[in-house]
Amino acid sequence: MSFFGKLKDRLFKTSSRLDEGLSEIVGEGEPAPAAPEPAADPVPNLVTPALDSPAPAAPRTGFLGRLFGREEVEVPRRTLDDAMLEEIEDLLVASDMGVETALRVTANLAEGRMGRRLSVPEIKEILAGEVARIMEGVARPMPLYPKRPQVVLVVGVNGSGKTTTIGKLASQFRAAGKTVVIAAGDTFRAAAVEQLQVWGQRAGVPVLTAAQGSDPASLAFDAMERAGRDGADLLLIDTAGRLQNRQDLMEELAKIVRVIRKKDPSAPHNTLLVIDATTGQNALSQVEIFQKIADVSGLVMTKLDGTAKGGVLVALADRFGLPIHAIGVGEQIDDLAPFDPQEFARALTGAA
Ligand SMILES: Nc1nc2c(ncn2[C@@H]2O[C@H](COP(=O)(O)OP(=O)(O)OP(=O)(O)O)[C@@H](O)[C@H]2O)c(=O)[nH]1
Ligand SMILES: [Mg+2]
Repeated sequence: MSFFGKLKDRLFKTSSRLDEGLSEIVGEGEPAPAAPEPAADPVPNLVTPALDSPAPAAPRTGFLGRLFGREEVEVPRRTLDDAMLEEIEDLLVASDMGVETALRVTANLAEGRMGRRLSVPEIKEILAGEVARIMEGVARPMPLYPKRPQVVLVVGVNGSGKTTTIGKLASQFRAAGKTVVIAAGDTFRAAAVEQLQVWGQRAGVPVLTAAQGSDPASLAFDAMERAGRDGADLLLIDTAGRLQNRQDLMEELAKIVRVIRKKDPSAPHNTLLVIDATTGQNALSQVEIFQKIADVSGLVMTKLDGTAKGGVLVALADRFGLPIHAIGVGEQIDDLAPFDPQEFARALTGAA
């Protein structure tokens, strides 16, 4: 299955939330504005088709429909007013877009459309366009540099998907002909090294390790030396999960970065912040604090499969503008997709 197909299928939960919400907002729709009464004109009007005075909710038969004996199916519509805008805004907030971004998106939706009668498919189309516009600026693959080894430091809170993403990235870069080395910089958690070794085997990439409890900064330093000696193109450094409010752990991360820079002032060349898309609004504070400590250069959003919270990507893009290099859409090795803003926008809004 293509990545796009996968994403669309897997983002179903999110789109169904917006879907259902919009259907509720528009409801059964309102009857079309009353058609003008035919003038009391004794002369038959040959231009305007005679009005058959249809019941408001009944399907209307259009001119072409009559010509061909078919009926147009009338979709429910609601006139866009302040109340409806507010309901749409609440729905976007509920899908985790954040208040600021939801306000901006609804303001753009309103522009030139107040008083117009809109259907659910039309609203979805407009929202998809707005979301795509915000996301287009941030959809960028992880940049590759001629520098050898290119050092990629992977950071994030506990369980966000760092180790899995490193396995997936290693596999993709290797398939693209790069020589890759992984450093198991999570020396904190007992099973972390074995987990990374399994990923290394799957990806066919060597994994450099250190004893549990040893200093991750010195492992990173040694790994750079080793990767340099071996002429590796890429060195992917895993790190232990750390909550952004744990000052001691954030200081440890700052030290890892300092030590890496001692070895190569231009490194790390990429600092990827891996964010679990189901986290919701907490993602905003993750970006803010990791960016301060570790100079994050790009994001990988994981667990977009089956989340009802994909809207947080829009909030992140709108607030920080950091590139989104890839998205995780499952637990398997090939479940890492490039970020496609159009596809994402349509999947999120449920646009056809
Ligand atoms: N559904 C889904 N699960 C994912 C995705 N990425 C990672 N996971 C799962 O999330 C869980 C945590 O993944 P890890 O890669 O161990 O996360 P981590 O950030 O390394 O965790 P710590 O090292 O403990 O901080 C695992 O069960 C993964 O299989 C994804 O894109 N989709
Ligand atoms: Mg890990």
